[in-house]
Amino acid sequence: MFYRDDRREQEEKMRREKRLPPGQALTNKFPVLHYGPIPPFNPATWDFRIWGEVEEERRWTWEEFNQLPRTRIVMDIHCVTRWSKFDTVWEGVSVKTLVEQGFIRLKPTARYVLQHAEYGFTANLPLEVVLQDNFLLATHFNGEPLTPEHGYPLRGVIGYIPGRDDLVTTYFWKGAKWLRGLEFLAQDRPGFWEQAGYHNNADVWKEERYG
Ligand SMILES: Nc1nc2c(c(=O)[nH]1)N[C@H]1C(S)=C(S)[C@@H](COP(=O)(O)O)O[C@H]1N2
Ligand SMILES: [Mo]
Repeated sequence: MFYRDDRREQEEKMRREKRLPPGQALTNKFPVLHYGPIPPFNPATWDFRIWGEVEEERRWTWEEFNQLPRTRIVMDIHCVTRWSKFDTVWEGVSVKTLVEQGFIRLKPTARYVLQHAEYGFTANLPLEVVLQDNFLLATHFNGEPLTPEHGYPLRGVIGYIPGRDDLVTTYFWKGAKWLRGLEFLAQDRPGFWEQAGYHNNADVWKEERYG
């Protein structure tokens, strides 16, 4: 047997393909990062709410949420703690699709979105980023339901779709695990990590880590 450092080889390949953002390293693991405990999930009481700068507020039960149109995306995810994970597969609900198909009716004043998760955790993004093809309300990772530590039953996710340099790609903290709702806002409001000093824009290619 010849010894091969697969990780380093894969990382070099990603660097050559211009898929490794500055200051990042490839991992084949899936680290778990969050503040506070993992919340329990009760499908009988769980709901997902849409409010703020919308024509009508929405509330979907877990059963109703699972009937919304579904989307699958493959993307590279980049954590501010410097790990990157490539070709990750996510399935769930696209906010863009919900808006296009009239499930969410935005007011013209809507310009920002605050993801609200269990225990008051929040993450903010501009509306135009939330409506991109690389932002998803995800229920599944690599073909399986999310695990509890990665946000089961629902989380926001954002990453880099290879070749889609027209889209803004942010660090992974801009996806809230254990997501319970979206608040549409006329003015930006910093989320949990943004209040703690993380960069508001968080563009991985510009290395916008801390504010
Ligand atoms: N609800 C909640 N979501 C969260 C966080 C958190 O503390 N609470 N941390 C964020 C951070 S800092 C990161 S890097 C990613 C990590 O996701 P992972 O544990 O699936 O790797 O989740 C993000 N979503
Ligand atoms: Mo993070």
